Amino acid sequence: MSVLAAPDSPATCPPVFTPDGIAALARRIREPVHIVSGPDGRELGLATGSVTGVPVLGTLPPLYPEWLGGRTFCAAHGIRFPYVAGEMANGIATTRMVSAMARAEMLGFFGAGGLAYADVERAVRTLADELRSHPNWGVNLIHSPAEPELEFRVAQLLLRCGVPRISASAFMELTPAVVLCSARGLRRDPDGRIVRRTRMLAKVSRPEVAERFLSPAPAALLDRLVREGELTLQEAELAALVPVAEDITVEADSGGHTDNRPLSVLLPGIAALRDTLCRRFGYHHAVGIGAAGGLGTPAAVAAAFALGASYVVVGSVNQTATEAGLSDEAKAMLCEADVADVAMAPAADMFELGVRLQVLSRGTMFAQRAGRLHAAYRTYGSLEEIPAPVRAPIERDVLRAPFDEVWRRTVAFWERRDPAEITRAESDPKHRMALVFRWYLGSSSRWAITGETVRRADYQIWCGPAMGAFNRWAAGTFLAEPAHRSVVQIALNLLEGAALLTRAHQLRTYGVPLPSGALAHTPCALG
Ligand code: FMN
Repeated sequence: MSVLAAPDSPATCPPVFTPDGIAALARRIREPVHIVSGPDGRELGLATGSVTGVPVLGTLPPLYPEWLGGRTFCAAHGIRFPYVAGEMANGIATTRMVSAMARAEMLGFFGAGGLAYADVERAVRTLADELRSHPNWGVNLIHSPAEPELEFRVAQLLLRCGVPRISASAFMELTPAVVLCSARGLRRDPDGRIVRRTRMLAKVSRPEVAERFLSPAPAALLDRLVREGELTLQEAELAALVPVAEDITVEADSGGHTDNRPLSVLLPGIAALRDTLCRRFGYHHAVGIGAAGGLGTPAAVAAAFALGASYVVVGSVNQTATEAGLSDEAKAMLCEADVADVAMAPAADMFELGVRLQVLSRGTMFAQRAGRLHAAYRTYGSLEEIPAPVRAPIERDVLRAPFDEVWRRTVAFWERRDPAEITRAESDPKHRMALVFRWYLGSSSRWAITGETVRRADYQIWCGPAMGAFNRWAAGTFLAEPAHRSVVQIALNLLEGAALLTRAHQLRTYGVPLPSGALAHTPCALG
């Protein structure tokens, strides 16, 4: 116990013991605060500056939103805040969003998934041009099991354009593309330390996948890339000494593709695995663990950091940001969502495998309609086999066109994207059925992006429960106004709120009687 004030204390505030006084001082998180006991030695209060007359039990140092996560993560990425705007497919995470994040000293990833190569190339070149002097931006490299060549070409593009950060996602196994991105440019600095040109964050939701990214790349893949002239021998040798990814984003129940697992279950397990593997392989660099999924309120963000996250990743909520590439109508629908207004629905990219993703269910019938298509796909061998009583409502209510017409549109699409799909469908009726049904799934995302009002009830909008939680928090505040809701204001407010709640938690562990809700943060203009 000490009665001395901390030397760096700001203006003195005499000890306070009332709930209001404690709350007011506790909110000053950027200053040190003393926990003091009252004259009778029983009640606890707070004070700042030079304290006289009452014992100081302890002093909490200043607390900044910048410090909530891993300092090594921020240093490694040249950022101030341990906060990432996650990639959102089909360019919903726009170049504008990524630029805004980079300029605000955070990290953002362009949503390259689902886009044609030419669109990805255009976006990457725009970003490379705009953010030439920034190391803190990146692009998603998404696993495309049906289009491995596209995956590899995108990887080569990202490396060619010098994209400084790559977020690798949807990988169950490592592929040549992901290993190439991890290993290309590895070298030793003059002190002998291994340095990377490109830094990869791997998004995972299972420990076995995390293990692949936390281990050095498999020799067979490295050898192959060397033989093909994609890697030098030296790059391959160095790749055998470092993990494939130096940051692992653990994704819990999120919008889009998700295993719907709780963060509190996944993150500590994968963090422990990280520790084991770092010891086993003797890595010299720290590997960061990030948290994604379900982060839409300050409490969720504070909890993610308390679980040990070095950084947090936000997705669903950013779809309502001014910079998001989504129609105003779809954004308005998201703003109406509550926490339970989400559902699992078939995914377009892995429709045949029965993979599902999380979408908004309020105001759109997409989940039910796509579910009907998948049920028909599972039950019948071809479009022709579907009996009239099943076929008629699908054509009338879901596709709003006869199967033949949709097939014509499907052919037009695949002729541009990958004609081999049409050849396959012509000899495989079940595949033809899949392509016709996938036309609906692909179009429904596009309708939501462009704002095809007549198709409002079919909008496919990926969304997790974080959106509803955010809406409850933001209701009636500065962030409720669409024009105020920039991706940076969302981030700064979530972090500010998380810092306040972290202070509340610190004080609670001391036994300070902080009134409930005293450190709640009401969104406002920050920065
Ligand atoms: N993650 C990817 O790795 N690749 C994607 O293409 C991708 N697209 C997404 C599209 C939307 C509309 C949403 C909401 C999420 C998407 N995600 C994608 C996941 C986000 O990057 C992020 O990890 C996730 O949304 C975080 O969880 P939350 O939705 O609960 O905030």
